[in-house]
Amino acid sequence: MRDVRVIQNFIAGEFCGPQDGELMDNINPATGSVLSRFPRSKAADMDAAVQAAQEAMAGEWGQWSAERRADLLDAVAEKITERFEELVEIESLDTGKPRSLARAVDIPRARANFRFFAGAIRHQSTGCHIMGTPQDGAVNYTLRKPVGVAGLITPWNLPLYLLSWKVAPALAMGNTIVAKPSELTPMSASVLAEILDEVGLPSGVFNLVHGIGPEAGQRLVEHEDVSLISFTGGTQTGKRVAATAAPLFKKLSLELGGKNPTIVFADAQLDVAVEQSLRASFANQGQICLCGSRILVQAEIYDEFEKAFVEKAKAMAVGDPALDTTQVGALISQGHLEKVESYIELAKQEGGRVLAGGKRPRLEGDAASGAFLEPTVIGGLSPTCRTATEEIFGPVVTLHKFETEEEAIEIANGVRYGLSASVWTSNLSRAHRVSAELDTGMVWVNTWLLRDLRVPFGGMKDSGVGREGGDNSLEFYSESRNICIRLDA
Ligand code: TXE
Repeated sequence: MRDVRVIQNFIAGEFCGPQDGELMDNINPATGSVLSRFPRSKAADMDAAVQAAQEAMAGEWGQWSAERRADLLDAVAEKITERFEELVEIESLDTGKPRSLARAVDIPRARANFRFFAGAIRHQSTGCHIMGTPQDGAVNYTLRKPVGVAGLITPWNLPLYLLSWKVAPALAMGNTIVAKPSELTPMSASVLAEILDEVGLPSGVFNLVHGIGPEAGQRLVEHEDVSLISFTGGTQTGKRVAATAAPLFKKLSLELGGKNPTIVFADAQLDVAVEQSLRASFANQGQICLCGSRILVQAEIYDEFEKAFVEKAKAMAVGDPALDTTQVGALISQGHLEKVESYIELAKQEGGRVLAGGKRPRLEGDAASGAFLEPTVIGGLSPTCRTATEEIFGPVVTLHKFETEEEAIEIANGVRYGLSASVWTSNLSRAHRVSAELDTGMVWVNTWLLRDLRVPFGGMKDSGVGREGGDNSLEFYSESRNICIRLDA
């Protein structure tokens, strides 16, 4: 076997192996070969990281001003710029996503998260409430304190992007961190640990522990000295995390799955709606919690939409993530590919017609053993069947016809998920009306995945609990305390 890189944990300012020495293989999903090896950490490693984070909380870090923390976050952003191409390559190798996507989205947005939260704490204001009169009254003001040790658990679809979405606000508010990245994509988190070390973060403020969910992840959630858990991942895992964390009264944010509707009305600008719903369907191989995996199209334009959409889906370039021309890369693993394929089989049993894709593409060279799937479009299904209501999390979308606005809303809301939706219409009143009726945390109108970092981000129903983003993150990663002072005292 050729030499592969060995990744380490980062605990108390030191890069180190797991205490029992056990390593696991990290597979490149686009080739099936071993990309690196990483620690299969156990409870003892996690306990050491939590202890380091607790000690750091009591050390000099606790004395850092918000301005100093903001400068540090800006320095992290600078380092991401310096190591930009290296991070692009690592993220693409680790996930199978097109390198062009990592270059356009993952790494720039990870950097933007550090810059944004640097600005956010420089400019944050907290509440102040005056009661009564200066002679007979009181002033209440809100003081935000760090929560303590933050446990951050992240998935494999947008590894650095989602980790930075948690690390930046957690540091901004003065917490210490133990991060547990996905065992499928450990690499960019290790680069982030190097960067945080280089910019002078005190030892123990950021700790990184690799390993699998039921071992390292579970220990982090159940550790009584971890005061906060921010988890992004699957809904079933989220349930477990909630069941473990709730009796310990931890602050908890859960960003879980989605089965997001794309609703196209007959008055939409058709070419733009087709183009953007294609992006919403297949970006990152459909492995973004915000992907629009159910496309509801009004009857008058259904045939025209289907024809254009299917043609474009068939024309997408699938293959080697390193090529600039590639639009659809590999799925995260062979196991995940098989799960996604099982839904295509289920769709056929449920009466669906595969209008595009449905198969593994024939690829040459290393990519021949990769976890690739053609962009798949399925028509003819009931909107209430399993394929149309369960999260598939791959390059598979279902098309459905609707007649009226009421019917579209009913179908859209008829799933257990409630993360996001996109609505395509040129009727402004309808845009407002429908957006208000949708049971989702986020609605995009005539756009998709247009992110403003100040807005609340999170889901309803089985898509999660809590909101992050902008002031919501500053609030979540801190304890808001009220101080009440009598004015005439
Ligand atoms: O995610 P898991 P999986 C959805 C998607 C996918 C499904 C399962 O539908 O098919 O979830 O994916 C850690 N205690 N999403 O199994 O298990 C784990 O190590 C603590 C949507 O890969 O949820 C990893 O770091 N942690 C999603 C993280 O949880 C545990 C993105 C997420 O892995 C744990 C990914 C435990 N008991 C998948 N068990 C999104 N919302 O974007 C696992 N983990």
